[in-house]
Amino acid sequence: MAKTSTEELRKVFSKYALKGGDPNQLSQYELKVLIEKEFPGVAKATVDAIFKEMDKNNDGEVNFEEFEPVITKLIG
Ligand SMILES: [Ca+2]
Ligand SMILES: [Ca+2]
Repeated sequence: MAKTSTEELRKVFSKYALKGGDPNQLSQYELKVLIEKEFPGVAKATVDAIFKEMDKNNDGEVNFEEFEPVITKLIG
């Protein structure tokens, strides 16, 4: 996939983060759906491993600041 801008990533993040729980954060399930639907090529690494890498503050959810650098690296 081509480089994705921060704006586009934010739209994708929000679309899935809104589905349940905290609307500003991705749960592990929301991240799994996001990756499967939007970035199917990324799923080579398990979503569990990606989630752990993203969740820097270990609160069990992924906010946009945690999401962006890791997804950018994965799709870049
Ligand atoms: Ca959520
Ligand atoms: Ca977190």
